Amino acid sequence: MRLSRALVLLTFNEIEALPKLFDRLPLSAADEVFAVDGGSKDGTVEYLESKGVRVLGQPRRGRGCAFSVALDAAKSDVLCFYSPDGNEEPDDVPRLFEKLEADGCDLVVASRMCRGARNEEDDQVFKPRKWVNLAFTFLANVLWNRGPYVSDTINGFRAVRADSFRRCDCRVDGFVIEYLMSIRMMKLGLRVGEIATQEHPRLGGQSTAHSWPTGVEFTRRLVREILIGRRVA
Ligand SMILES: Nc1nc2c(ncn2[C@@H]2O[C@H](COP(=O)(O)OP(=O)(O)OP(=O)(O)O)[C@@H](O)[C@H]2O)c(=O)[nH]1
Ligand SMILES: [Mg+2]
Repeated sequence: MRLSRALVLLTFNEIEALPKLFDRLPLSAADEVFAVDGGSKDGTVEYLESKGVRVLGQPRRGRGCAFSVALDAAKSDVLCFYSPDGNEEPDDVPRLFEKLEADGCDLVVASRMCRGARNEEDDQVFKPRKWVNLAFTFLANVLWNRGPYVSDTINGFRAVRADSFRRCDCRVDGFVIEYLMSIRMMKLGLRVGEIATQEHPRLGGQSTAHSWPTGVEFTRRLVREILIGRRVA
């Protein structure tokens, strides 16, 4: 039987980018579509509602908190998280759902690092964000992965089975949510797949993922995950 699918849009002040790509979103690829918003003040919520998209608020700021809200609210078997700021290729949404189902994966990540993929920094000589991402990803693989190498443990563009995500027990509010989910999937020996994706530049608005605080949050979490060993909570 086909798994039911939820497309979850994650927004925080994305009114500049969102209207530029909304019509390209493959809404018909999902049985359920809703947004989780971090408290936008720029008309993002009103825009989504004018398009008929249900918008959920969150008790606290942060992407991790938004993931929890989505997991509690979704009625579907699989959730695909999509951030409408321009970075993510809308056509990859159905590919993520299809890969998860065809290969019986618990999680499928849209990888910016594997063969055939493109990272935002790939045309620069100096690629600090990519290199730091690759280092965190390498450590997760070496420490916990018993399956095929996962080339991008951090990208938020991903599809996950709701019950597998629940088993991971990821209770964090911030940007580290995706890395933690990937680590916990590895710890539990769940099946992680990838598709190659092309990362595009932002279409407007501003990133809130500042490098230093995010790096510190990742390092702390990595140390904590090492200290708790193979446990997930
Ligand atoms: N629901 C929700 N979404 C958020 C929150 N913070 C950020 N987002 C969204 O998450 C996505 C990724 O955040 P960005 O700030 O773009 O981070 P980034 O993609 O690493 O940075 P760029 O490469 O500059 O785009 C965007 O769609 C944001 O609107 C939040 O607290 N709640
Ligand atoms: Mg972004």
